[in-house]
Amino acid sequence: MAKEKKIVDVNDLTICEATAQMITKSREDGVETAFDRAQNMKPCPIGADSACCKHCFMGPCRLSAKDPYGKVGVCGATIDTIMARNFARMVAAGTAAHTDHGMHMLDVFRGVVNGEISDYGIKDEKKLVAVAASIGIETDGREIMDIAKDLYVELERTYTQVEGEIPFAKRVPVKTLEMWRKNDIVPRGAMREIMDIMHRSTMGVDQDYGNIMKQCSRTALSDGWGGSMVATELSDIIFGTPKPVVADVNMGCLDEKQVNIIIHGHEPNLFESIFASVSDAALVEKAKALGAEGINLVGMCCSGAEMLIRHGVPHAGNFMSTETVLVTGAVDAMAVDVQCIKQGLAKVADCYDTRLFTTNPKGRIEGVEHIEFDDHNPKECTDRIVELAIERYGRRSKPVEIPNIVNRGVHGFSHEYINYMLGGTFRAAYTPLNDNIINGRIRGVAGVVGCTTARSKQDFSHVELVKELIKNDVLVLQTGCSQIALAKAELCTPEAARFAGAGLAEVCETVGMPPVLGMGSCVDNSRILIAASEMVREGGLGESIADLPAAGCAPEWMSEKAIAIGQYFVASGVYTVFGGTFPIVEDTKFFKLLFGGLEEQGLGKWGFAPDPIEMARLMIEHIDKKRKALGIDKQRERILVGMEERRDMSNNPVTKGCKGPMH
Ligand code: NFS
Ligand code: SF4
Repeated sequence: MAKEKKIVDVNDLTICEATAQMITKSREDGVETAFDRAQNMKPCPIGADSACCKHCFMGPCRLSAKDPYGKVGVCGATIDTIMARNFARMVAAGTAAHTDHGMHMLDVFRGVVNGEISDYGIKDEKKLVAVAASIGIETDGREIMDIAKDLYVELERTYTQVEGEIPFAKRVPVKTLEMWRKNDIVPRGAMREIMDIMHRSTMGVDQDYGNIMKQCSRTALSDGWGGSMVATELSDIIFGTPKPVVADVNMGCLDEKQVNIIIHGHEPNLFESIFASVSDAALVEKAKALGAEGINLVGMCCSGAEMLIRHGVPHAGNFMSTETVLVTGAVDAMAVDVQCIKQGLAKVADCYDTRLFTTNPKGRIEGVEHIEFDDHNPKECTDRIVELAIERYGRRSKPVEIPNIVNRGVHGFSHEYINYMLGGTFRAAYTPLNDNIINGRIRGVAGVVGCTTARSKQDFSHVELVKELIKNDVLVLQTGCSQIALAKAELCTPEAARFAGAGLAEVCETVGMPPVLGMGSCVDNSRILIAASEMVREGGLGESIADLPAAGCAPEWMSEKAIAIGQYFVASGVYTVFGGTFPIVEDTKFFKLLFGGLEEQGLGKWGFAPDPIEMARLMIEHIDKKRKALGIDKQRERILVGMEERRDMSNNPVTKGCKGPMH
């Protein structure tokens, strides 16, 4: 007899009303999504603790979290070795994903520089010059293309260099870099580091968890300061550096009267090309001939976040909404490239007659039509996708149901723009940000990033955590699926300053900025690293990134990429808190290293809390500890007293039964 499937109340699965509406519809339609599959797939408890090893077939070996030192693997591997090797492989996979994406941008850049790619060019020459200068390339009086050629050669070293330090190590604050050198964790080239970590984590190589951890840092740094940073910087140079733009998010961005196309994935070139295709007059005419009012292009996940911050292209939702958006029946085509693309999309697309296309040679899905994307002739692929979407519009037969929810916000806070916004055109600098931190109006800075997951209520922890942080005067920087969660909760608006503490609210109101600054995709976490370096360089907040009153968090993480990001933040000196679950056995030596030992070595450290308010508490406590070490806690204390008093007043909108701006 088939086991009865567990059905959970939609309100326990997500706080995104549009997604909830579509989960309900999917159930009525008899269509299964990840939300329901998760209820019927119990995570393996041993794997969840990272207490098993299948690195050779004398195993798989399973150790016990209850008695971690009671047993070793067949080869003798201890719990610490096993957990460290598993962790290393997650770092390797996450780093590989980001750096391969960066490498693809490098391929595009090479094509542009050599004149082999003509559909894209160099859109931001100023940024090209700035990036080149930042790594020591002579720029004075030189032709743009000459600088670009040198930049290409330098950046290629990020991947292929076998010895020495990656080029962007030159951007790292001196004290932080010194500490990396002392710990021997400055990355050489990403390919070398990933190869090294894969080698040492095979059976019978590195069996010292501390030594494995060092290579985890080195590899992850080759992502944050390497592959991811190259991806961000080159995408800005080729497609434009973001500046604040008003844009809409949520499923209401779909339009029943138009041909709807969703791009979901991670590399911006596919999206940029289809952006051109949808304004092609002939294609628009074709759509109109079939009765459509136009062609509506919408993003999802990270390439969506990039198009949102760069061009204000509307965004339909984050990772946990990619299947449910198809349940609207309104999506005529969805084209995907790489990363975070659920295989389950194929079946859901089938059920609603949405045309689903893979486009990247390394990202195919069994049974799904593949239209290969080639940067040398990108429009061939994207025009075809648009044509097929129009065709599907013409034969729409099933009823369409689009949740009527759109949330408007301001996005696109590149580190260059933060500089300009706070400093003004003539004195662009991080001085005002640092000053406001020193005088205590801003308590500190938090990066809140990362995924949504079928294992926790979608968006809930992101929104609760960020509300708690801004209420306590912590300025929040955001990327990835987290940014979309907060955009849907309407906290990416200048008006959201009313939810901030008095100090942060004052700064936001003076500058006209939101308390939550959307910076883009997950590779754009490198923007946060650069912003942190600028803050150190500006002065007054210590000498290394580890001195800053700052913290990071991925409250609903699920991807190996998140582990790589967490590790490069930790290795850069940032206290980084993860929510949901953490693949580790508590009170082991490896646990103590991650959650404390690394900090003693001068790096940051990991933190974990299942509850968003607890995450906020840990982060704020850390920020206050750093303020104290910098001797700027006194200024802050005075303001805090005022704040407490203010909060006692029952008419305070922040504390008075505020359920947040979700509607
Ligand atoms: Ni980042 Fe982007 Fe989202 Fe998580 Fe996936 S889309 S790269 S991994 S789920 S934030
Ligand atoms: Fe077991 Fe050791 Fe093989 Fe891992 S490497 S599966 S612990 S024998």
